[in-house]
Amino acid sequence: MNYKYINLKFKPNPLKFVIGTFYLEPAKNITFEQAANEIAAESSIGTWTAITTLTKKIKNELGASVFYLKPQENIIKIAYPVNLFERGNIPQFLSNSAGNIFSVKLIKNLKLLDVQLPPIYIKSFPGPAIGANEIKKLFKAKNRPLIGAIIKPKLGLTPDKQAEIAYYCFKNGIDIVKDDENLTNQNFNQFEKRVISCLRAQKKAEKETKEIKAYVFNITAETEEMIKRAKFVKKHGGKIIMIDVITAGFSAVQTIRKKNLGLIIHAHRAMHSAITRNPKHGISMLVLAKLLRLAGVDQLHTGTVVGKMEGGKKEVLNTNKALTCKWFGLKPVLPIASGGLHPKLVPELIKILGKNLIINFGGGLHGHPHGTACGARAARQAVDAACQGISLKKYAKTHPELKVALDHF
Ligand code: CAP
Ligand code: MG
Repeated sequence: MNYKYINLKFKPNPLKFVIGTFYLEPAKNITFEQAANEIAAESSIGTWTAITTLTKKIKNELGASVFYLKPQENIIKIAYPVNLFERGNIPQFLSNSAGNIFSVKLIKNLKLLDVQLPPIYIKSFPGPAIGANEIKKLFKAKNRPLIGAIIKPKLGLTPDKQAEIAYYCFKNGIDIVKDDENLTNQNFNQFEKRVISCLRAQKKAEKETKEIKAYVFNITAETEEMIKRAKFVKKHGGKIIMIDVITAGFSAVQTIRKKNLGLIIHAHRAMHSAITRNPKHGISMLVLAKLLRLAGVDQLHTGTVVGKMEGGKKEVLNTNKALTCKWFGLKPVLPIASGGLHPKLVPELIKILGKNLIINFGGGLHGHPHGTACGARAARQAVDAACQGISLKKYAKTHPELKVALDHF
């Protein structure tokens, strides 16, 4: 029997169904309904033709239903019975609701824009072990964003040079200093040597400034190797590990989270734009962010609006809200604004995104004409001024590093 997967009278119970919202453009000579039906079938129990093995019972219990269909808006909503999904398994979630459907010839474009998840499913995941509130408490940063620095150049420094630059950042007002996304364990900068050097710099700066500091080590690799690297960081007294979550994959992120090492997990999203950037095809950043919160990252890059990377205000605000809202007991994730930031952009950034985030500076700090230490001071001064509601121009009159940065960038 050739079952239909469209039921516009259906009102799904949000406690029992996963609801996916899709942008859809059918292929040439295919109706919107045909394409919608195919997507619901392929992403639940069906295939391209009627099959003798698919019983009415299976269809009733596990068939997805298109319950909202608006060709004029190119939007459909599909309700998926929650039992289609293995609890606690993000790869399976994606293989189901964001898998084959992108390949079918009946569609021209398809984008998974949002997912609403029932509590029974959300609660099958651990979420962040530490989360936004504890991170902010750790750094004792009241009423201001945390300030991060990315060591630049992204590749090429020795571990000792990396540590020296990190030390200048820490000493001059930066809370968190991080590896770049493509620095892992190359011959010019081996992971274990970097951990030892940078933690030495971190501890020295903590002692001298009496502030909490943290170096973020990029552990991205094959999963067993990542576990080894995370344990190495833990053993040597580190606080934060970074995973390139899209290139390493959700399974790897879930595995690291489940190790419960007591380390903050910093999620870098390199490569996400291959999936998220096309407005008509792929998966939205909002969906990836929700899945990463389930998986249990503690802080996640979500965009700046004002910086060098693509990502508009509405998108970034929606993503940050999904990371920080109440969510059936899962801890909130701290958003990270990073990419092309420099002191001049800080007031606008805080005006748009608020103070509940980490603001990261790379080129906008090491590009300061007087070097890293002055760049760090300028970044901190810009954040302090913006948080006190003082214009940068006014603040720069008594803060020479900021003055130079404003003249330069
Ligand atoms: C920023 C950065 C980050 C991007 C990632 C870079 O450096 O280190 O990887 O911010 O983008 O290499 O570009 P700059 P997103 O401050 O020098 O730009 O946070 O949007 O995922
Ligand atoms: Mg980077």
